[in-house]
Amino acid sequence: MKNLSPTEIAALEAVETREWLESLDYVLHQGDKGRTVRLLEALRARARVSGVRLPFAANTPYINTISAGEHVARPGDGAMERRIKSLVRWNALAMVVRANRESDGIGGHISTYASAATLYEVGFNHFFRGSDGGGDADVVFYQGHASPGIYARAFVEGRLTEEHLRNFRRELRPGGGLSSYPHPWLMPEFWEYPTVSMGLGPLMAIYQARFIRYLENRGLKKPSDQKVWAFLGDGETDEPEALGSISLAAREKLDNLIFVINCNLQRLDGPVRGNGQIIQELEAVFRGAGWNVIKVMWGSGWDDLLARDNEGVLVKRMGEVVDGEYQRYVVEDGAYFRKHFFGTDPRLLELVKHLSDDELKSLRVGGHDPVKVYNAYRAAVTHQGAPTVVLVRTIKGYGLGEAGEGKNITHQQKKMNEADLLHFRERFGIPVGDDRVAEAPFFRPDESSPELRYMRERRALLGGPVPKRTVRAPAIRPKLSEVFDEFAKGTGDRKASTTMVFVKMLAKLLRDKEIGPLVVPIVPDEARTFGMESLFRAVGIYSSIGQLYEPVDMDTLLYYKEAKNGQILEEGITEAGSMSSFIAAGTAYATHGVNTIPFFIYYSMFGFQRVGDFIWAAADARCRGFLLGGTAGRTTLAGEGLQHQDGHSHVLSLGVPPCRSYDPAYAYELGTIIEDGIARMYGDGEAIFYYLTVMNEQYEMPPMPEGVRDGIIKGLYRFRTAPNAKASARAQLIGSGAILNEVIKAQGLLEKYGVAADVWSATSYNELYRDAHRAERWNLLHPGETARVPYVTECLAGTKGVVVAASDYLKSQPDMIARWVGRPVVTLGTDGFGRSEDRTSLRDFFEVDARHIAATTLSTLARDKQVDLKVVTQAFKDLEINPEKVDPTTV
Ligand SMILES: Cc1ncc(C[n+]2csc(CCOP(=O)(O)OP(=O)(O)O)c2C)c(N)n1
Ligand SMILES: [Mg+2]
Repeated sequence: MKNLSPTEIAALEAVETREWLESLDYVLHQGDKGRTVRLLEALRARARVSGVRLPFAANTPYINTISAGEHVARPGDGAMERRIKSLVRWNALAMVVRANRESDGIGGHISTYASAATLYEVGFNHFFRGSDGGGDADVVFYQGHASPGIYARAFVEGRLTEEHLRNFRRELRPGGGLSSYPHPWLMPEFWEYPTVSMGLGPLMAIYQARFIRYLENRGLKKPSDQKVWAFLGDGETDEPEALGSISLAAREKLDNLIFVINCNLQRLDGPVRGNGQIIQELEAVFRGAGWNVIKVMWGSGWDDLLARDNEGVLVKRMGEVVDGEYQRYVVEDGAYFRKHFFGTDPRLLELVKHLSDDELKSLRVGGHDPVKVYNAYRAAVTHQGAPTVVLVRTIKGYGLGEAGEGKNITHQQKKMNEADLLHFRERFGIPVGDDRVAEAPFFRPDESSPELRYMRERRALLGGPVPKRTVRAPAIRPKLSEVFDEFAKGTGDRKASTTMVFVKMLAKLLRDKEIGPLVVPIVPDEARTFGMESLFRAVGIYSSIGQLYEPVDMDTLLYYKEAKNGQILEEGITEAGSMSSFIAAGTAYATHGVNTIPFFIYYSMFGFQRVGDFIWAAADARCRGFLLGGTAGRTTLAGEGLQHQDGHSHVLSLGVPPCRSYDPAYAYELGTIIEDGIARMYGDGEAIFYYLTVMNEQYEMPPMPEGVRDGIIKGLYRFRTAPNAKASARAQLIGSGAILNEVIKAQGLLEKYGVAADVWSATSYNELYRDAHRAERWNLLHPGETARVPYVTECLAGTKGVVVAASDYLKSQPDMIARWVGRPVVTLGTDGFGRSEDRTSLRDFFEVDARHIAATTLSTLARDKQVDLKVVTQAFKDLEINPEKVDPTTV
């Protein structure tokens, strides 16, 4: 070789390449794929032994994974399906265009569905199973922005009316409207899961697929071949949640899970990877994680070209063009495509010389070819042992032509002029006359038309309509007095934390015959933090493959037991994943007809603050269950500091409408709330869930006073009246959570200064605030009727003295009730960053200890001239209150 010129070397290499390819072709023609793989592996091994390092390649060539030769014929009537798809496209477009004509700025999206129509229609006609007849429906996570297409199909099927379509995005119209995106909260008989906050859908889908296996392995659901489909955008995959847990899906061998990624190469502003190739990038990521990857890149028109691409120049060219350039070909004409794509190599030009520019232009990408999409889905649903991702190339705004196809502005295109509409009608053959096109009328064929008959037949074969949400689990009213009665008795002089109490309740619930099996404990690698390790042994940690090793602590009582029917979902360090499990378990009453009751316990700081959007999605999905913010409170968690000390999760939880949040102090409070919660959610069917903060400070749990049950639930009750009721200076002290004990101590301190204070326990400021606003609103709307009294007003109406309220959360919590107390409320709370310290120092720093509560009360009484200033000055001295102390909110 040394004496050869570069041209001669190239020529020799070309000959060698051809010979090798011919040998390979020979083996391929024998039809034995296994042999081909073995041969290539042998070559790779030989090269490696000889010191040749093949570059790492997680990618396959830029062509379809399933070759034309492997296709099976699509059942059904292809031409009919195209007509139906066109009608759905038209109605989707008309919905958005008309909504914006009527109300400028109402929004809506055309381009996402335009790119995804084939992906959904193939699903509706051939794959998505419904639940009519009691079968297990597939769980489908629809791309949020494609909702117009999903509504349009439901309209053509006759499930929605023209009025519904006219009211798209007008949810307050008489007769109801259609939500902009999938929102089960507002359309509880239609949508199952919310998806429009990008990234949440794919993560929820993974955990949904895993939860189905959990239900099956625990005998709560019969095994079936039900699938979970998640449709997502290529831009959406930039969200860390979208790809963050794909390894779990592979590890768990979730072959009931299919991702379909609509790779239109564009997101909102422009190309997803203008300078790269999003599909290849995703292929590498998913293959690396162990998924079965099916690429659908090119339509059938390319099959012939690929078959004649003997030297691989076309495949090579396909693989070197970047996405920004591919997008360009969409908006340019056939001549441009010929020149810039094929023009780089005379052999490529030769390959397509028989095609006119128009024919070149009409070569489709794979996602608009139902045959390719059908074959990909078919391979996906039959694949075993791993989840599948179908990466489909589509065109954003497909069919919109000048109005937006492939353009950077297309995502937000919602208006179309007459010419655009005419073009669309022509392209898809919509039977709407010239005179009416400009109005963009909705169009639905006759009830007895072949189109409707066909759609209904297909859906009937697949188990009825989708999307459809039905509540399938019956109400349950378990008798739980055996579980909870004990907690009303208190702990005597034994100390316990509310976390310990909770774990004990959970353990008892797990043992309950009726609902024990339905309880789903969820922890993100914090079970030991919360003292839950005894449950490992008692009910086991769920593992789809059991336990393949003998745990190091096998000889201990509480060993780390993994089991196929294990009940605990020990999720590892993922609050987002745990929330997704919570959502799957808390919505199973609808999705699977199983009343699973999730208890997800986590570090409270990593809940609303960290995964608040998942909690929002849970609310939208009408999820039930209990979230437990452990190690809660800004001053209760000692020695952790700023990052861990949560003083605001109750402020954040207030914003989630169906979330009932409580900050209980005592065992009986916690027990009362959980018992009531189970009855409300699983007996009365209320679409709510709970957020309960539990602490790890240990103290004696008092017995439940008489008659406080209602108050606990409503958010406030008098825990103890002042012993020295005859004193002239009076105060009402309100405490909650662990700070209630400080308030009780303050009551004692105040006695020494002649102040009689009642002690109240505020279990939920959020509930008090909501109740007061409900009453106030009613009063405003009914000026002539007897006014309703807010519960908090009713509680404090007959009481005397200044009101001081302290909690381990922001002062805004007690501030929320101030307006309805009838006199000023002085609030103490923990605004500011936390500190790593012991509890005593922290409570001094934030001024929420008994000393500060007593001093604040005295100071307020002095201003009211109810105690002498001298008494206060003496008290400050006794209690070592430093008036010049630094303000904790500023440091
Ligand atoms: C968490 C979140 N961030 C931002 C948005 C706003 N948003 C809506 S659609 C969109 C672009 C979507 O692109 P892609 O995922 O590629 O979907 P396509 O419409 O192209 O199919 C963005 C940024 C959102 N819905 N959710
Ligand atoms: Mg996109």
